[in-house]
Amino acid sequence: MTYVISDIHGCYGKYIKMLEKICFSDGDTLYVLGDVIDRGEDGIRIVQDMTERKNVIPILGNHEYTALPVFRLITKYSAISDRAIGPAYNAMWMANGGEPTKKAFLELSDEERKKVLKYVESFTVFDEVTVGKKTFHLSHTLPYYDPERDIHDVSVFDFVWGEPDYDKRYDPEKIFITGHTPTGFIDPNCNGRIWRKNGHIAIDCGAVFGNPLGCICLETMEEVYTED
Ligand SMILES: [Mn+2]
Repeated sequence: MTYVISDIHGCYGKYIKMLEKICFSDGDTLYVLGDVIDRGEDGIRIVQDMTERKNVIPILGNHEYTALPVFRLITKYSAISDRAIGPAYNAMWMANGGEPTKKAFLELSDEERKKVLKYVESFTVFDEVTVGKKTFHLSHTLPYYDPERDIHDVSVFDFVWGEPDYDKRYDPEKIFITGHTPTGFIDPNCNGRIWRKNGHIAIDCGAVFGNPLGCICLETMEEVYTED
């Protein structure tokens, strides 16, 4: 089976609970649509777990995008001052919940840092997967709707920081699955649940804000949650 989750944000317990709930095995594939790290405590621990699983496919979120330059600096120089990161950059990352990630990364050995850095650098910006007759476009988020724009011709920045237009159908041939925006912000009636409309499935249920972690199975379109 093919599963998709997003925005784990350091919630290691929910991540493991989900893997158990879907009975995740070697024959399955799990796409993780970014924002594994930050806000919650155990983002680095989840990334380290993901590196050991060949059938987990990571996609880049804005939180990894923000952390990567700092991971590179720390890996290169073994330590880092807030001044070296740049005060504004560091303040922006910390305001976005970067503290536990930075702390955990600094506590890693040189070897572990290299491994995590190499893995996070490998995160793809978007992926497409065909299951049965349906083609799914998987990315952390999407740029604002523009009928003139080819969805494959957008910047990395748009795929990690974009604000999708949930009222628009982007491409009738495809189903778009994204995270990034907790579904309660798209529709308050959908808080803590997966949102589907206009050929778009939004799966960030806001796990780090006390909601369940949500997962969708692409073969069955069944939704699974860590809590009911
Ligand atoms: Mn995000």
